[in-house]
Amino acid sequence: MKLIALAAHTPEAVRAALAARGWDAQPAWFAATGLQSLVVLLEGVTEAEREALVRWGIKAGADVLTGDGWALVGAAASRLAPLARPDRLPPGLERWAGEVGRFLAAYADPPRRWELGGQTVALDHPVLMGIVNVTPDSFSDGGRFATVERAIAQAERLIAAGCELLDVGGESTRPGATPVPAAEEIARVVPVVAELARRGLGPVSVDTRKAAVARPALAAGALVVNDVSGLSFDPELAAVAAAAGAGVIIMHMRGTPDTMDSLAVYRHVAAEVAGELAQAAARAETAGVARSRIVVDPGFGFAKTPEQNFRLLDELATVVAVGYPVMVGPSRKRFLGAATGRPVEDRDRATAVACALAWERGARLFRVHDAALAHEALRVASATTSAT
Ligand code: PMM
Repeated sequence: MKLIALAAHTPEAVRAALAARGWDAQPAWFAATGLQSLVVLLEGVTEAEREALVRWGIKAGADVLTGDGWALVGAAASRLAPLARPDRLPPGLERWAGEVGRFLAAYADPPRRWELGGQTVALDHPVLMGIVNVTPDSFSDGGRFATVERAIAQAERLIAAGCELLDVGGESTRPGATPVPAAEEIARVVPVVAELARRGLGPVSVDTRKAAVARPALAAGALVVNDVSGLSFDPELAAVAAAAGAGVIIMHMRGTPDTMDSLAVYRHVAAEVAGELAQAAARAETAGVARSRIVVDPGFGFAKTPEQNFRLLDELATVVAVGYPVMVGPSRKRFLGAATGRPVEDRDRATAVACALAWERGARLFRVHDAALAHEALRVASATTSAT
């Protein structure tokens, strides 16, 4: 007799156990994902729905914890599936079928590519986006690449170190940074974007909150708009990105760089960030941005305390479950300094660790200042988690 405890944090161990016992790859994967234990928190549950869930849980062998207006359901994915099927739905839970169905579909079939302009970025491996800041006051590399030549040289270094995308930004978004007029931002960003595009370096993303900046940057060859305000700063930005067929990175923050620190108030940071990102992505789709062009980013350091950033990193799977590819940008940020005691210029090791943890929880894109260490860490992380 022998009992072997399988690793349960992903379906991999079950898949491998079945494959080793002669199962074909596809049924083994299907069975393993069905057996995977999932936990969902339902908010806005009525009294009648709570009772229906408890009754269903007893029959289905699911754990149900409930309180005023909420229910927490833990079960294997295959047991949750009937909640999404109108023909097998327990009475009284009809309202939830759509939500559960969307969640299970994203769990079973996460996005595998990101479309930008006419190009496609495969997400079957970690994708690094190198930062090319053309700001005189960015918190970590301010002023160093403030000319086109220096920006190009930095871009070449980033690509040589493993970056597949380049993010060009002309406005610092650190807490309390002075806003930059659109004309100044354009003068900083557009010549760099144009030169990168001319040399075939990229795809290039433009890090801006403003339609007036995105328009000329996209015309100059950028294929992505990276908006730290999650399309909330400029109501025209989503339509500009949609018209260009650009990729869009929707980052989570609250308020503006001036006010965000006072808005870092959450009851459950990962759940709230995921909910606010889902709303922002839905607004982008309503404005015409195709779902396949959207990436979401939890916005480490934006309207979050160090403790909240770490909680969010640990619970990143909640953001991944929203159903869009996830980018993270922990690079050199203050919360990494809080954990390591290292100054901003010595946080690339901490950044690499944060990236590896984020990959393991489902992030696929990584915005970094220095690619070498993150690239190496992500190689190890992805070799550990990728299916055979
Ligand atoms: N962080 C900064 C700027 N832009 N964009 C995304 N998508 N995610 C981030 O975390 C992010 C960002 C601030 O860092 P920087 O001043 O070093 O660029």
